Amino acid sequence: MSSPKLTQLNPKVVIVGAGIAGLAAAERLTEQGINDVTILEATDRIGGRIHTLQLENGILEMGANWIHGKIGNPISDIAERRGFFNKNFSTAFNSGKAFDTQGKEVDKEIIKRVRALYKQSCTEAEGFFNTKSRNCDHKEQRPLPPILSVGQFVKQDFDSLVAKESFSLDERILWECVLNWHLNLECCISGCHTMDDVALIPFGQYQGLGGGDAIFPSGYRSIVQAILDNLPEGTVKTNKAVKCVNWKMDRQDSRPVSIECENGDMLTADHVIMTCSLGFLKENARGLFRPMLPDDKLRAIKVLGFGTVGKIYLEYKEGTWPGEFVGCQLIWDKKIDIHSGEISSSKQWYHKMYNIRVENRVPNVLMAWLSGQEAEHMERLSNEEVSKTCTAILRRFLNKPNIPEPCRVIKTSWNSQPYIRGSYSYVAVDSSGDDIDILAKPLPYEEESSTHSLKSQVLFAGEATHNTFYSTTHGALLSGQREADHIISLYSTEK
Ligand code: 6YU
Repeated sequence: MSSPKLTQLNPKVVIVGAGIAGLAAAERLTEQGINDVTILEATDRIGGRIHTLQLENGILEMGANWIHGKIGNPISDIAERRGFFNKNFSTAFNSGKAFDTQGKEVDKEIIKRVRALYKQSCTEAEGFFNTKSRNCDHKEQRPLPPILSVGQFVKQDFDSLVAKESFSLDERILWECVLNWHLNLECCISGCHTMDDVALIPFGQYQGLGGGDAIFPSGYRSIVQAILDNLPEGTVKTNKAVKCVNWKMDRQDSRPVSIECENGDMLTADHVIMTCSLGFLKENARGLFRPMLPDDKLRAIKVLGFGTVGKIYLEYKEGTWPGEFVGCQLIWDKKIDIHSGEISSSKQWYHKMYNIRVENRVPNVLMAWLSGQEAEHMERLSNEEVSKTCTAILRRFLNKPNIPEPCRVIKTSWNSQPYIRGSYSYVAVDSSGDDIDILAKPLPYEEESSTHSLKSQVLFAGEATHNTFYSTTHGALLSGQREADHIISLYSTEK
């Protein structure tokens, strides 16, 4: 039930962005009796980085794929309540046997040993965050290493282990290639170009949830639709790109925020919740706010990481892939040119693909992930070129020269999209979890906002503002609810 103060003041809230953070904020606000809520979405699509593509015979996820951890996950709760997912229907980030560029299966024992070493290094890397937050006098306090990035830390661990073994040069190279495979996969999980960009000490700040991952058999969009169904009709206005947010408009007769759209529309509000991606803010923050954002916020936007993760889907004629084929892991000899088979000195974009696997939800489709600058490069290539390259890779790694080209290629373009500019955030070298908190802080800051008319005019939600679940849909959803609750608390009768 809404408080009398809420009914009397009838605050007006504008939300920028109809991704899951914006939708969740609007749902919470309207549920709690704030009725004047409008979401402005720049594009003609609702869902942002949740984007399920409907094909004739199934669905493809262009953005978010998994519910990351079913236990304690608000996305999982909604999915379960609505009967959206089958708990046992989950898929891994990779599957299939590991092959090298000569089409030979890589020794399983080596794969196992490098995996164990890699996992141990990552666990140690995550442990530094707890070390930092533990009492300094604690006896178990481990000294923090002088290393800045997760990538450097893992490679150093690896080098010291390999130094103890009496490997031949070929063995050592193979071990390095398998380690590189893990790093390529980890880049897709972290959303970065290289693990050398990911800060070591805060690595353990990201909190994984238990219960395993799950997917939506009929697409992630079911969650978007479920929230949308709870909103009053007309709450979301599409094709309304916000150009400028004027805040601190200290006029007695008017609301303190005015929002200017690219098409010239002007709206006023008591509060605006910004849910634009960190990628969009990196490119536009300076011109997007009048007055400009405080320096610490601009710095947080600059130093936090926001990388690109891309997917390639390859659709084949029925019967191309035998039922038992689940995919293959690509253990690259870094320098091979897949088209000529010759050694090339330059790094090729496709070396970032670590796996090509069967996509379970559409028949006859294979899919591959890649990250960073290579994923951005892939976005700009023609489907034909991507098709030729992927075919050459499959032929070589599986040692089957007759594998046909796919009949269709569908690929993501998150970096090219002007209102997204990448995939998800990470805590980069030179930043820390504190920067996430700075990014999330409402404006004007507490110190300035002594009068009610100044309080919390511009609020920030979106995955990059959640300090433990950043990069995920549940982090985004919770951040939207957090900012909605903040606004609701301003109007609670106790205050
Ligand atoms: C998850 C997963 N998943 C794969 C890929 C991608 C992402 N994520 P939105 O951007 O959605 O909404 C903002 C809206 O604002 C948008 O519609 C804009 O158009 C609009 N806008 C912008 N500017 C505007 C303006 N000026 N005016 C008006 N409108 C404007 N998450 O849980 N499971 O499997 C994946 C994956 C390829 C691209 C993902 C996954 C990330 C989520 O998709 C993402 O966080 C949310 O959808 C964001 O919602 P939002 O509302 O905040 O923004 C240790 C450590 C490691 C840490 N990482 C571990 C886990 C990493 C995630 N895992 C893998 C990711 C995959 C595979």
